[in-house]
Amino acid sequence: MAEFDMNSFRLDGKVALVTGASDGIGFGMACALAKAGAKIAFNGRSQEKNDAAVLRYKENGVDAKGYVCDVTDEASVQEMVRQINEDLGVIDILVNNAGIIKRIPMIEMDVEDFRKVIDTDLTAQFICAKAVIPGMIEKGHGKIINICSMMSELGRETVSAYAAAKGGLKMLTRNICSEYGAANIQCNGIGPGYIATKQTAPLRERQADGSRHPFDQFIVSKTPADRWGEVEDLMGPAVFLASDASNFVNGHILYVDGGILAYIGKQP
Ligand code: NAP
Ligand code: GCO
Repeated sequence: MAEFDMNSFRLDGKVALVTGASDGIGFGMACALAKAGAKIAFNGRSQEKNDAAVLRYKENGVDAKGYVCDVTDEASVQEMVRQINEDLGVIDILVNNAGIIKRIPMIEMDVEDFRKVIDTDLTAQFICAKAVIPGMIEKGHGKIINICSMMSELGRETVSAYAAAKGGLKMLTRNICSEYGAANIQCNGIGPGYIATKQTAPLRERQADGSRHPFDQFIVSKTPADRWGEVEDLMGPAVFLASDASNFVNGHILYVDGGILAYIGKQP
């Protein structure tokens, strides 16, 4: 039997685009890909936030290149991908991370808000994948990682649009795998559990009396690991799915949730 090569986890010489990575989960995953050897491109919607992020990357020993681009705008994404191919080389790894949430009870939600979430959390992932796949086919390999959610599997009050988008993203992941697996492109998802970032900050806010937010207590009680996830928890999974170590893993959603999906919940 051939010996296992630990270097199959390395990403030396690979070019990675991580969308929405000026902060949060994207920033953490991009740092991890860089530590494994990849050249990093990231985007966000504001030049100011990108500039601040480039400095934070530097502080973390990462030389990342930022692009101003709204992932819902196909022409802008096509132009960004063309520019990255020119600046850093043809993209090997796409992490579709950019996303938004709107927590509004469904019957109070304007259709424009619903569409905005679907546009950002589902259509944009199609736009970005469509922009990089031709280069990957030409290169003979590619890795696409879609950042899914607990809401790819579960619903809850107020997140109808987000759950619809993240459920759709799970199926887009399987479809990209089905359509381009033969071109040696692996498309997988990461489904983070509840991770402490600015997206979930309102769910962790202290109450006026200093006590913990009821949702904070609820989610920890639903998590066998007994804590919120941290950005760092997603680093290893991202490197694995971006690397040759996962070359026969395709169309899979890797839930990184401290066990939430395995657990029926505490008896009251
Ligand atoms: P975050 O801190 O709010 O980061 C989201 C990033 O997406 C921001 O940097 C934002 O950048 C960018 N973005 C939003 N819309 C964009 C657009 N149209 N074009 C370009 N960039 C855009 O949230 P996060 O918690 O790190 O979440 C990252 C991803 O993980 C999201 O897809 C989210 O749904 C998913 N997720 C999060 C959790 C969690 O518990 N936190 C759990 C499961 C899944 P700018 O504002 O600078 O443009
Ligand atoms: C919410 C949360 C979630 C998480 C995450 C879970 O309001 O329930 O924001 O949707 O952010 O996606 O995996």
